[in-house]
Amino acid sequence: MAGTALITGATAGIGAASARRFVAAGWKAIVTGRRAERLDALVEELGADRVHAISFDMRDEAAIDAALAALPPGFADVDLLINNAGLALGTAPAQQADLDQWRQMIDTNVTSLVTITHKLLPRLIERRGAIINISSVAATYPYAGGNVYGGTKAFVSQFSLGLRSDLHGTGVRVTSIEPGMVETEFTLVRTGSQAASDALYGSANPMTAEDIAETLFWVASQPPHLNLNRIELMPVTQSFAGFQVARE
Ligand code: NDP
Ligand code: 8X3
Repeated sequence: MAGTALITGATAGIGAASARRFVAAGWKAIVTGRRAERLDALVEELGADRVHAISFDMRDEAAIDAALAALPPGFADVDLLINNAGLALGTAPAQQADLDQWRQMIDTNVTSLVTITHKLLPRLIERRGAIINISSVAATYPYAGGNVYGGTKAFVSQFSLGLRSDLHGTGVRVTSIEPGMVETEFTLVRTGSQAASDALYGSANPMTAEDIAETLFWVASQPPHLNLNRIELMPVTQSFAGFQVARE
Protein backbone atom coordinates (compact mmCIF):
# COMPACT_ATOMS: atom_id res chain seq x y z
CA MET A 1 0.00 0.00 0.00
CA ALA A 2 1.56 3.29 -1.06
CA GLY A 3 1.02 6.45 0.97
CA THR A 4 2.92 9.54 2.04
CA ALA A 5 6.17 9.26 3.99
CA LEU A 6 7.84 12.11 5.84
CA ILE A 7 11.55 11.33 5.83
CA THR A 8 13.81 13.51 7.96
CA GLY A 9 17.45 13.91 6.94
CA ALA A 10 16.96 13.14 3.26
CA THR A 11 19.81 15.27 1.90
CA ALA A 12 22.24 12.34 2.11
CA GLY A 13 22.75 8.70 2.99
CA ILE A 14 19.90 6.56 4.28
CA GLY A 15 17.29 9.32 4.04
CA ALA A 16 18.00 10.14 0.38
CA ALA A 17 18.10 6.45 -0.57
CA SER A 18 14.81 5.91 1.26
CA ALA A 19 13.13 8.77 -0.60
CA ARG A 20 14.20 7.15 -3.88
CA ARG A 21 13.04 3.69 -2.79
CA PHE A 22 9.61 4.75 -1.57
CA VAL A 23 8.92 7.03 -4.54
CA ALA A 24 9.96 4.25 -6.94
CA ALA A 25 7.22 2.13 -5.36
CA GLY A 26 4.55 4.80 -5.81
CA TRP A 27 4.78 6.60 -2.47
CA LYS A 28 4.94 10.35 -2.06
CA ALA A 29 7.76 11.68 0.09
CA ILE A 30 8.17 14.79 2.19
CA VAL A 31 11.92 15.25 2.51
CA THR A 32 13.74 17.43 5.02
CA GLY A 33 17.27 18.53 5.86
CA ARG A 34 19.29 21.71 6.16
CA ARG A 35 20.90 21.61 2.70
CA ALA A 36 18.19 23.04 0.48
CA GLU A 37 20.10 22.55 -2.77
CA ARG A 38 20.26 18.79 -2.18
CA LEU A 39 16.53 18.64 -1.49
CA ASP A 40 15.87 20.65 -4.64
CA ALA A 41 17.96 18.15 -6.61
CA LEU A 42 15.87 15.29 -5.18
CA VAL A 43 12.67 17.04 -6.26
CA GLU A 44 14.16 17.59 -9.70
CA GLU A 45 15.17 13.92 -9.92
CA LEU A 46 11.97 12.34 -8.60
CA GLY A 47 9.32 14.90 -9.57
CA ALA A 48 7.49 17.66 -7.71
CA ASP A 49 4.27 15.66 -7.85
CA ARG A 50 5.94 12.89 -5.80
CA VAL A 51 8.35 14.81 -3.56
CA HIS A 52 7.82 17.86 -1.37
CA ALA A 53 11.00 19.38 0.06
CA ILE A 54 11.24 21.46 3.20
CA SER A 55 14.60 22.79 4.29
CA PHE A 56 15.06 23.48 7.98
CA ASP A 57 17.15 22.63 11.00
CA MET A 58 15.45 19.86 12.99
CA ARG A 59 16.53 21.57 16.21
CA ASP A 60 14.29 24.56 15.44
CA GLU A 61 10.84 23.72 16.82
CA ALA A 62 9.20 26.74 15.17
CA ALA A 63 10.56 25.55 11.81
CA ILE A 64 9.03 22.11 12.36
CA ASP A 65 5.68 23.76 13.15
CA ALA A 66 5.89 25.94 10.05
CA ALA A 67 6.83 22.99 7.84
CA LEU A 68 3.96 20.84 9.05
CA ALA A 69 1.45 23.69 8.84
CA ALA A 70 2.47 24.46 5.25
CA LEU A 71 2.22 20.95 3.81
CA PRO A 72 0.38 21.24 0.49
CA PRO A 73 -2.92 19.31 0.28
CA GLY A 74 -1.39 16.50 -1.77
CA PHE A 75 1.19 15.85 0.97
CA ALA A 76 -0.75 16.65 4.15
CA ASP A 77 -1.91 13.10 4.91
CA VAL A 78 1.24 11.62 6.42
CA ASP A 79 1.05 7.82 6.73
CA LEU A 80 4.63 7.14 7.71
CA LEU A 81 7.18 9.12 9.70
CA ILE A 82 10.77 8.00 9.18
CA ASN A 83 12.84 9.62 11.92
CA ASN A 84 16.21 9.38 10.23
CA ALA A 85 17.95 12.77 10.69
CA GLY A 86 20.81 12.30 13.09
CA LEU A 87 24.53 12.35 13.55
CA ALA A 88 27.53 11.39 15.59
CA LEU A 89 30.14 14.03 16.37
CA GLY A 90 33.59 13.08 17.53
CA THR A 91 35.23 9.86 18.62
CA ALA A 92 37.06 11.13 21.70
CA PRO A 93 36.64 9.44 25.08
CA ALA A 94 34.13 11.16 27.36
CA GLN A 95 36.82 12.81 29.44
CA GLN A 96 38.16 14.60 26.36
CA ALA A 97 34.94 15.15 24.45
CA ASP A 98 33.51 18.48 23.37
CA LEU A 99 30.40 19.34 25.39
CA ASP A 100 28.90 21.33 22.50
CA GLN A 101 29.14 18.23 20.31
CA TRP A 102 27.40 16.18 22.98
CA ARG A 103 24.62 18.78 23.15
CA GLN A 104 24.22 18.83 19.36
CA MET A 105 23.84 15.04 19.26
CA ILE A 106 21.24 15.11 22.02
CA ASP A 107 19.38 18.04 20.44
CA THR A 108 19.29 16.36 17.03
CA ASN A 109 19.02 12.65 17.76
CA VAL A 110 16.75 12.88 20.79
CA THR A 111 15.00 16.24 21.26
CA SER A 112 14.23 16.89 17.58
CA LEU A 113 13.07 13.32 17.07
CA VAL A 114 10.61 13.39 19.94
CA THR A 115 9.43 16.88 18.95
CA ILE A 116 8.43 16.01 15.40
CA THR A 117 6.98 12.70 16.58
CA HIS A 118 4.82 14.43 19.17
CA LYS A 119 3.54 16.90 16.59
CA LEU A 120 2.66 14.20 14.05
CA LEU A 121 1.09 11.67 16.41
CA PRO A 122 -2.50 12.97 16.03
CA ARG A 123 -2.30 12.68 12.23
CA LEU A 124 -0.65 9.27 12.42
CA ILE A 125 -3.30 7.98 14.81
CA GLU A 126 -6.05 9.35 12.59
CA ARG A 127 -4.58 7.50 9.60
CA ARG A 128 -3.50 4.36 11.49
CA GLY A 129 -0.02 5.13 10.20
CA ALA A 130 3.48 4.07 11.15
CA ILE A 131 6.72 5.37 12.63
CA ILE A 132 10.15 4.02 11.79
CA ASN A 133 12.93 5.32 14.01
CA ILE A 134 16.55 4.99 12.92
CA SER A 135 18.49 3.87 15.94
CA SER A 136 21.83 2.02 15.74
CA VAL A 137 23.74 -0.99 16.97
CA ALA A 138 25.42 1.65 19.15
CA ALA A 139 22.19 1.60 21.20
CA THR A 140 23.00 -1.91 22.40
CA TYR A 141 26.77 -2.38 22.07
CA PRO A 142 29.00 0.25 23.66
CA TYR A 143 32.33 1.08 22.05
CA ALA A 144 35.10 3.48 23.07
CA GLY A 145 34.28 6.99 21.90
CA GLY A 146 30.62 6.10 21.39
CA ASN A 147 29.51 7.65 24.71
CA VAL A 148 26.76 10.18 23.99
CA TYR A 149 26.05 8.96 20.46
CA GLY A 150 25.31 5.48 21.82
CA GLY A 151 23.26 7.05 24.60
CA THR A 152 21.09 8.95 22.14
CA LYS A 153 20.48 5.80 20.11
CA ALA A 154 19.63 3.78 23.22
CA PHE A 155 17.02 6.45 23.85
CA VAL A 156 15.66 6.06 20.32
CA SER A 157 15.33 2.29 20.69
CA GLN A 158 13.65 2.48 24.09
CA PHE A 159 11.42 5.39 23.02
CA SER A 160 10.27 3.25 20.09
CA LEU A 161 9.22 0.45 22.42
CA GLY A 162 7.54 2.93 24.75
CA LEU A 163 5.63 4.45 21.84
CA ARG A 164 4.40 1.00 20.88
CA SER A 165 3.09 0.55 24.37
CA ASP A 166 1.30 3.90 24.48
CA LEU A 167 -0.11 3.51 20.97
CA HIS A 168 -1.64 0.17 21.90
CA GLY A 169 -5.03 -0.14 20.25
CA THR A 170 -4.55 2.76 17.83
CA GLY A 171 -3.33 0.64 14.93
CA VAL A 172 -0.17 2.78 14.65
CA ARG A 173 2.92 0.69 14.05
CA VAL A 174 6.35 1.54 15.44
CA THR A 175 9.69 0.03 14.45
CA SER A 176 13.23 0.66 15.61
CA ILE A 177 15.85 0.00 12.94
CA GLU A 178 19.30 -0.60 14.39
CA PRO A 179 22.00 -0.70 11.71
CA GLY A 180 25.71 -1.26 12.07
CA MET A 181 28.17 0.19 9.61
CA VAL A 182 26.58 1.85 6.59
CA GLU A 183 28.72 3.83 4.15
CA THR A 184 27.17 7.31 4.02
CA GLU A 185 28.39 10.77 5.00
CA PHE A 186 28.08 9.66 8.64
CA THR A 187 31.82 9.26 9.28
CA LEU A 188 32.73 12.36 7.28
CA VAL A 189 30.35 14.32 9.53
CA ARG A 190 31.62 12.57 12.66
CA THR A 191 35.31 13.13 12.03
CA GLY A 192 35.37 16.01 9.52
CA SER A 193 37.79 13.94 7.46
CA GLN A 194 37.13 12.26 4.12
CA ALA A 195 40.35 10.28 4.62
CA ALA A 196 39.07 8.90 7.94
CA SER A 197 35.79 7.98 6.28
CA ASP A 198 37.56 6.24 3.41
CA ALA A 199 39.83 4.40 5.86
CA LEU A 200 36.86 3.10 7.87
CA TYR A 201 34.77 1.90 4.96
CA GLY A 202 37.57 0.95 2.56
CA SER A 203 37.71 -2.84 2.02
CA ALA A 204 35.20 -3.33 4.89
CA ASN A 205 32.38 -4.04 2.48
CA PRO A 206 29.93 -2.05 4.62
CA MET A 207 26.18 -1.93 4.16
CA THR A 208 24.90 0.71 1.77
CA ALA A 209 22.23 3.34 2.22
CA GLU A 210 20.21 1.38 -0.34
CA ASP A 211 20.41 -1.75 1.87
CA ILE A 212 18.79 0.15 4.71
CA ALA A 213 16.25 1.84 2.44
CA GLU A 214 15.21 -1.60 1.21
CA THR A 215 14.71 -2.73 4.81
CA LEU A 216 12.65 0.35 5.63
CA PHE A 217 10.51 -0.25 2.57
CA TRP A 218 10.03 -3.89 3.52
CA VAL A 219 8.99 -2.89 7.05
CA ALA A 220 6.48 -0.38 5.68
CA SER A 221 5.11 -2.96 3.24
CA GLN A 222 4.08 -5.51 5.85
CA PRO A 223 0.35 -6.11 6.26
CA PRO A 224 -1.32 -3.76 8.76
CA HIS A 225 -1.79 -6.44 11.43
CA LEU A 226 1.96 -7.05 11.71
CA ASN A 227 4.42 -4.90 13.70
CA LEU A 228 8.18 -5.35 13.46
CA ASN A 229 9.36 -4.08 16.83
CA ARG A 230 13.08 -3.83 16.15
CA ILE A 231 15.53 -4.93 13.49
CA GLU A 232 19.29 -5.06 14.05
CA LEU A 233 21.47 -5.47 10.99
CA MET A 234 25.19 -5.39 10.26
CA PRO A 235 27.53 -6.03 7.37
CA VAL A 236 28.94 -9.56 7.52
CA THR A 237 32.37 -8.02 8.08
CA GLN A 238 31.29 -6.34 11.34
CA SER A 239 30.80 -8.20 14.61
CA PHE A 240 31.44 -7.84 18.33
CA ALA A 241 34.65 -7.28 20.24
CA GLY A 242 35.37 -8.40 23.77
CA PHE A 243 35.52 -6.58 27.07
CA GLN A 244 38.65 -4.62 27.87
CA VAL A 245 40.67 -4.95 31.06
CA ALA A 246 42.95 -2.26 32.44
CA ARG A 247 45.92 -3.99 34.14
CA GLU A 248 47.15 -2.51 37.42
P1 NDP B 1 24.37 11.11 6.66
O1 NDP B 1 25.33 12.04 7.33
O2 NDP B 1 24.66 10.67 5.27
O3 NDP B 1 22.89 11.75 6.70
C1 NDP B 1 22.42 12.38 7.86
C2 NDP B 1 21.18 13.19 7.53
O4 NDP B 1 20.72 13.83 8.75
C3 NDP B 1 21.45 14.30 6.53
O5 NDP B 1 20.39 14.36 5.58
C4 NDP B 1 21.46 15.56 7.38
O6 NDP B 1 20.95 16.67 6.65
C5 NDP B 1 20.45 15.19 8.48
N1 NDP B 1 20.63 16.05 9.66
C6 NDP B 1 21.65 16.02 10.55
N2 NDP B 1 21.49 17.02 11.43
C7 NDP B 1 20.36 17.69 11.07
C8 NDP B 1 19.68 18.84 11.58
N3 NDP B 1 20.12 19.51 12.67
N4 NDP B 1 18.56 19.25 10.95
C9 NDP B 1 18.11 18.59 9.88
N5 NDP B 1 18.69 17.51 9.35
C10 NDP B 1 19.81 17.07 9.95
O7 NDP B 1 24.27 9.85 7.64
P2 NDP B 1 23.36 8.52 7.60
O8 NDP B 1 22.49 8.48 6.40
O9 NDP B 1 24.27 7.39 7.87
O10 NDP B 1 22.50 8.75 8.92
C11 NDP B 1 21.10 8.64 8.97
C12 NDP B 1 20.71 8.07 10.32
O11 NDP B 1 21.22 6.74 10.42
C13 NDP B 1 21.29 8.82 11.53
O12 NDP B 1 20.28 8.91 12.53
C14 NDP B 1 22.44 7.92 12.00
O13 NDP B 1 22.70 8.07 13.36
C15 NDP B 1 21.85 6.57 11.67
N6 NDP B 1 22.81 5.47 11.56
C16 NDP B 1 23.83 5.52 10.68
C17 NDP B 1 24.72 4.45 10.58
C18 NDP B 1 25.90 4.46 9.68
O14 NDP B 1 26.80 3.62 9.86
N7 NDP B 1 25.95 5.33 8.67
C19 NDP B 1 24.54 3.26 11.40
C20 NDP B 1 23.42 3.32 12.30
C21 NDP B 1 22.58 4.38 12.35
P3 NDP B 1 21.64 18.13 6.58
O15 NDP B 1 23.10 17.97 6.98
O16 NDP B 1 21.45 18.57 5.18
O17 NDP B 1 20.85 18.94 7.57
C1 8X3 C 1 26.70 3.99 13.86
C2 8X3 C 1 26.94 2.52 13.82
O1 8X3 C 1 28.67 0.70 13.73
O2 8X3 C 1 29.28 2.85 12.77
O3 8X3 C 1 25.38 4.21 14.22
O4 8X3 C 1 29.07 2.60 15.18
S1 8X3 C 1 28.59 2.16 13.88
